[in-house]
Amino acid sequence: MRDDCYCVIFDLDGTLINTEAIVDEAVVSVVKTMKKSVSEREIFDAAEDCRGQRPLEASVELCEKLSLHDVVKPAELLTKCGEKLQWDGIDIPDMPGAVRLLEFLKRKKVPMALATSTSAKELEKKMKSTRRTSDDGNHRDLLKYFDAICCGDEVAKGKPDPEIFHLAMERLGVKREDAGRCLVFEDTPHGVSAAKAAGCCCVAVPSLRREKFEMYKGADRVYHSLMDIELEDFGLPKFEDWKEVKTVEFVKEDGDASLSSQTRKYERFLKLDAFLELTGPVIRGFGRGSKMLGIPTANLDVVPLKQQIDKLAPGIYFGFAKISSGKHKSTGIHRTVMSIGYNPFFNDKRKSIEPWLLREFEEDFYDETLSVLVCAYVRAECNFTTVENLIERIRKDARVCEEALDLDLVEGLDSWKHWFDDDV
Ligand code: ADP
Ligand code: RBF
Ligand code: MG
Repeated sequence: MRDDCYCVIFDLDGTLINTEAIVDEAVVSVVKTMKKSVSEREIFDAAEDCRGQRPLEASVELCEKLSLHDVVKPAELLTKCGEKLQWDGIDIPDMPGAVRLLEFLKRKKVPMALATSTSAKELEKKMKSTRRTSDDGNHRDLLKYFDAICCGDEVAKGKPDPEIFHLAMERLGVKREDAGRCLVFEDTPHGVSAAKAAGCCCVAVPSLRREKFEMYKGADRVYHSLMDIELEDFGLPKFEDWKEVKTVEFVKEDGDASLSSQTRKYERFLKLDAFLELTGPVIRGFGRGSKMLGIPTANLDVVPLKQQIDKLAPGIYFGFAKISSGKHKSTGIHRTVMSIGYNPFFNDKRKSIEPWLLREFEEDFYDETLSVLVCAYVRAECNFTTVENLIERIRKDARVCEEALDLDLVEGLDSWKHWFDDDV
């Protein structure tokens, strides 16, 4: 049993804010013009591997990986990417669950530090000159949560060196021998290496693709998203916002090694702070739902909904759906469970949005407009050893939805009265 943690250190990019995709895109567009022989895929792949380090070190590694030395020097590549990357005016999204986690730890008076590879100047740009606003329209400042802030240009060596975590501990007033009682949140293998080299306890929420999860084996625990963190497993206060569904018994999945799952009795869900409306025509999916699982899912196209679904961690959700154009228009409001993600059991390469409306329809409703109101999170997507287990689990998600709504456990539906009243 590890010692209880009493303070927390966060990485920023890819852990609390979603800058990775923006950076990768800039890198790809710059490198593509320099060296025609490398494919976009190779550049993305290499850019991913370089994440978590300070900009120049990342640039050095990228040049090595893609053999760019004949066309550009690392410092020059960095400048070119910097020119492309104008943080000014970009709306950088939070990682799903980041604000909930920070708010909770702040309320529980847990000391927190930021340990970012970004320079102080760049940090200021990312934080201040972006139009980062919360859903209620107010400007949000992530830095207000931290008792100490450590930047990449304040240390001699960047991650994977432990120096920045030593500095963060020092600023939090934590002695070196207490390093194991600091919980670090990281999204990259480089960051995990740094945290472990500092002697800290480290949780990874990977920003790399699933094929690369092997690279996180140094972490004490790997979670799919910040929504899934079980703080009590690390001796920190336990989240109070999960609600149990006392008619649906909890059964541990194969391979679930968490401490908290040993004491859980019931399934549960987490009401979202902001419900999310996803609307679009029903498209053809992978053609497996009804045929293979007996569970039809009315897929929505992710491309036009990308910005909205990036606000959600991949996972299983429930809420409501209505069909607002076509033959099935005005068939009412239907309770709905859905998966948003990559369906690990099928190892899909593309993300999909798959709502299963919890009622029978005599006919298909492809091309009709479906509007889904996502209200609550149930769990991360998982893999299963058999298709029967997958089916059983999905049916259980449906019971969680039914019970939560039967017992009126989801608060805040009144403020969406317009959605329920319109068009049905
Ligand atoms: P696909 O792979 O094309 O999505 P599915 O086997 O998942 O195919 O079937 C989905 C289709 O079935 C939906 O697009 C919809 O037209 C129809 N359908 C019928 N009943 C339902 C239901 N209860 N929930 C969702 N879709 C349903
Ligand atoms: N697929 C997975 O691979 N893992 C899951 O944990 C999972 N959970 C699901 C939960 C719900 C409520 C629904 C509707 C689907 C889920 N699926 C999951 C997706 C399922 O694999 C998908 O709908 C079919 O593959 C059809 O494309
Ligand atoms: Mg489907």
